[in-house]
Amino acid sequence: MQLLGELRQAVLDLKMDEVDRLTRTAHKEGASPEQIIEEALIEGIRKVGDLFADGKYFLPELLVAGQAVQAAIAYLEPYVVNAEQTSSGKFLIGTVKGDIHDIGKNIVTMMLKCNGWQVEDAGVDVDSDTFCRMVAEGDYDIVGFSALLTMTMPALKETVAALNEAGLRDKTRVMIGGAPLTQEFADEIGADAFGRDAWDTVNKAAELLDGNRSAQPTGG
Ligand code: B12
Repeated sequence: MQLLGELRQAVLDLKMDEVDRLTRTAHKEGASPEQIIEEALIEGIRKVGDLFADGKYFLPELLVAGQAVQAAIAYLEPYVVNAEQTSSGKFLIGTVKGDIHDIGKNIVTMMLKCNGWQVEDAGVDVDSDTFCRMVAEGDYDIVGFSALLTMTMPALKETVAALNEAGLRDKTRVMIGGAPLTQEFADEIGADAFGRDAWDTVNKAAELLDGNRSAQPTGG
């Protein structure tokens, strides 16, 4: 759909009003919210990141693009179709200490909710003590950590280590996600799974939940 290309370009050109208008038009003309998010908004904002890396855009441009994309996602959220097959798992999600990126985390949250998960959002810049306390007090099947900066990848490792030290690691499964992360990094720090994007996360979370439940004794 040509409109999606135009929307991607509007994000890249930081035209907030155009992002809003084209998001509504693309949706009215039949593009699904998932398609608009994945093919236009995420692609557009990643290109903004590339221009930032090339020294052509600066922090204010990242902020404007982030706001435009967040507003578009907020508009689309009510239209994301709830899946028929729903899980009844509990998921705790947050962005690690030192990191305030939350657009990806919020998309993951939205998609998990649409697939029947109860999601608790711990927010951004969350330290390992807070995660440990929430895991200790809650009853989460999975805890998910987001990190977008190479600089905050060590915070992921520290948070998983803190869960171990607090004797909480067996209480929950751990997923990680964010642009600089990989499955290899997940293996290295002892996480159970890496979610490449929101859709991959929903699938892997369901697999982890199935594994959990089949491993638990039945009855009693
Ligand atoms: C928008 C943006 C910002 C906004 C964030 C607004 C917000 N509310 O989030 C603002 C302006 C605040 C910002 C600030 C900074 N940013 Co910034 N930012 C970006 C940008 C352009 C887009 C991020 C984004 O939303 N991507 C789209 C989402 C949908 O993708 P995603 O987050 O990867 O999420 C998907 C998956 O990763 C996965 N996922 C995400 N989280 C989780 C969690 C779990 C549990 C799971 C399973 C999966 C999962 O699913 C998501 C959906 O598909 C990126 C560029 C990029 N390529 O990502 C740079 C980028 C991440 N920023 C960068 C930098 C350097 C900074 C600053 C340090 C700049 C500065 N000089 O101050 C600060 C750091 C602030 C801080 N302490 O956190 C660099 C990081 C480089 C690096 N490798 O470390 C990038 C890559 C830009 C670049 N190319 O240089 N930024």
